[in-house]
Amino acid sequence: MNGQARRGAATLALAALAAATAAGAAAADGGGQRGMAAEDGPRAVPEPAIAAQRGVPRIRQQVVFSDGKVLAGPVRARRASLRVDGRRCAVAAATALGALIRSRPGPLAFHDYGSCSRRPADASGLFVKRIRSERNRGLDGWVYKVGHELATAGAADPSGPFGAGRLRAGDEVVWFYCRQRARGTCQRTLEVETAVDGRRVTATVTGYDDAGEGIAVAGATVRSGRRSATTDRDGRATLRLPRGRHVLFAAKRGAIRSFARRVVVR
Ligand code: B12
Repeated sequence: MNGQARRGAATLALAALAAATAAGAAAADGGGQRGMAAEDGPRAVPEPAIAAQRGVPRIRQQVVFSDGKVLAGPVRARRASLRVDGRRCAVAAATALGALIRSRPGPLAFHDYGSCSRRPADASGLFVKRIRSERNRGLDGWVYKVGHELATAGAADPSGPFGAGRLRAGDEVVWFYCRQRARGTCQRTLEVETAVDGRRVTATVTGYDDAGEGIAVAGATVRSGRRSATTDRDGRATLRLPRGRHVLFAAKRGAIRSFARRVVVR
C-alpha cells in the first residue's frame, strides 16, 4: 500500500439523483512531455537531467479504457496546466491529474467544481469528465486509484489523493472508467504477484475493491507474451516460461487489468 496514513476509501455510494454531466470541454497542456505508450509493458522515458525535475516524483501510471486498451508507463508528475471555460488553471506537481496531463493520453475534458486559477492551491475542484472518447455518464466515469485504494480527494487536490500528502516516487496510479454496480462500487482492480521455481512461474491474482480490500480472483487470465494460464479458485495460475526476462499481467472481464510485472527465469 502506498503509505500508512492513506486510509479511508471513497465509497461512491449510488446517488438517488441522476448525475448531471457538466458542460464545457477543456484543453490540457502537457508541457511537451511525450505521450504514453499503448502497450503491454513499461516504456522507457528519457529523463531530462534538469534541476527543475529534481524532487518531482516519477510514478507508474496506467489508463485503462473500457474496450481493454491500456496506456501505461512511467510519468514524471510535474506541475501542469489546463484550460477550463477559457480560464487557465495550474495543477500542482505530484498529483494524479498533473501526471495524467503530462502523460498526454489523448483529448481530456474537465469541469471545475471549485475556482481553479493560476495557483495550484485552487485546483481541488477539478474533475475529469472525459479521456479520449470515453465520457462520464450517469453515475459512471473516470476514477483513479493510488496503489489499491480509490483516492478520497480530487485528482488535482494539492493535499494529495488521500489528503495526507502528495504522490511519491514509485507510486502506482491507475485511471479507469468506473461502472458503478448496484452496490455503488467500481470494478475490482487486479494485482498479480509471482513466485519463480525453475521455469515454473506461479502467479497469484488478487482483486481489490474501492477500499483496497483484496480477494483471490478465479478465472483471470495471466499472460506473458503468447503464453497464458487461467487462475484457479485460489487465484493461482502456473506458466512455464523459457529462461530470460518476462513481463506478465492479469486480466479478467469485468475487472481492471493489473500493472505489468517483471519476472526473471534463470
Ligand atoms: C456519481 C459520483 C461520481 C461519478 C460521477 C459521474 C459523472 N457523470 O460525472 C464518478 C464515478 C465519475 C466519480 C468520480 C470521482 N469521485 Co465521485 N461521487 C459521485 C457521487 C456518488 C454522486 C455525485 C452526484 O451524482 N451528485 C448528484 C448531482 C446532481 O450533483 P452534481 O454536483 O452535478 O454531481 C457531480 C459532482 O459530484 C461530480 N463529481 C463526482 N465526483 C467528484 C469528485 C470531485 C473531487 C469533484 C470535484 C467532483 C465530483 O460529478 C457529479 C456528476 O456530474 C458522490 C457522493 C455523493 N453521494 O454525493 C461522489 C463524490 C462526489 N466523489 C468523490 C470522489 C473522491 C471522486 C473521485 C476523486 C474518486 C477517485 N478516486 O477517482 C473521482 C473523481 C476523479 C475525476 N474524474 O476527476 C467524493 C468527493 C470528495 C471530495 N473531496 O470532494 C464524493 C463526495 C464521494 C465520497 N464520499 O468520497 N464520482
